[in-house]
Amino acid sequence: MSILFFCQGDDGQVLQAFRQRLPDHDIIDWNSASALAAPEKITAAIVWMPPDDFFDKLVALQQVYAFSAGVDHLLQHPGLPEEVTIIRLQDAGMSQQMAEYALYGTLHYQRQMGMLRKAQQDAEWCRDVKVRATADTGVGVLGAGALGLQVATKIALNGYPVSSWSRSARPSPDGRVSMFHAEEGLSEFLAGSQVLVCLLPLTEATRGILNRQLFEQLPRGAFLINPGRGDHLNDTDLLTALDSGQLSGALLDVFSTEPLPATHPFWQHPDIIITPHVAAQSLTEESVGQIAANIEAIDRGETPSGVVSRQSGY
Ligand code: NDP
Ligand code: OXD
Repeated sequence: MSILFFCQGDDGQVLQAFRQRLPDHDIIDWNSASALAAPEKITAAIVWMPPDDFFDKLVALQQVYAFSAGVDHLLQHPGLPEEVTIIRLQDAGMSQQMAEYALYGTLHYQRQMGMLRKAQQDAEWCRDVKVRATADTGVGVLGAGALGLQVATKIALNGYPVSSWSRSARPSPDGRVSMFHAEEGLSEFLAGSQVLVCLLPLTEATRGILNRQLFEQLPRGAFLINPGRGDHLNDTDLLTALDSGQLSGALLDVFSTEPLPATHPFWQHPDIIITPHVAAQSLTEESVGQIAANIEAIDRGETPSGVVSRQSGY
């Protein structure tokens, strides 16, 4: 039984870590000349952004391990076999990074760093800063999963009133986070979110959710943080909301097309901060350890954790 490996951007370090962690498994590098010498022996694959022909010859494939938390790239892959089990990363060291990212954006909004930065560019000593108390700066986190719930909790520990929104009802961790769910909970959740963080998976239900109708339900001048996926956002609606003042700014990590094309209006917009899909990166040790533990669980006939529901898309 062999495992085929392809993680876009890996310089060999992740592949090597898998080989060290799983010495009894044959881990094949997709980029090697003999990768598909015996495709009938390949029962599992570890992937991030596999090429279009990746699955074509894998007739015995049973599991695909995503080297990522999100699996939208995989579910949209044209060659993904229907019957294989997809297993994703859960947190694996990403929630701490994501909480730092969201806190950075929250502070940017609360301490009006965008306005101060513009004043600096004009050498203007601008002391016209309105105090926004932490207790009056509501942060709303869309998604209460492995990342969203940790992000909400960590931001709440800094004194912000934090709300979270998910598909199904969930208990509040430590009672610190106000929980909302489903369509009926969305308006009230949004009304209290001066800062909105999107940590939803990209599914048919969430595609384009960050749109004009949603922005209009936020308090005027709200700030958007999107480390979810680029296709959650309607780019034109964001630009319109910034022009009208309904939103005061945005911190964006993910885009419909990545890398973001040089001609995209987001690059030059004074109220948009862009980061290149680095809000939370897969940490080698944690991610390899989690996937290896799942591979070993399957070897023992146990159920792995992080199995994706094809029906819900996450
Ligand atoms: P999870 O699957 O653990 O959590 C998803 C959450 O979203 C759940 O709370 C779920 O609700 C909720 N949700 C899903 N669909 C809906 C819906 N239609 N309406 C309301 N809530 C919904 O995901 P993770 O927390 O692990 O990751 C979230 C996303 O973060 C990833 O899919 C990926 O896109 C992004 N990401 C980005 C990174 C970056 O660097 N920019 C790094 C890592 C992840 P319920 O609890 O009811 O199931
Ligand atoms: C992920 C990502 O989903 O890096 O893990 O975006």
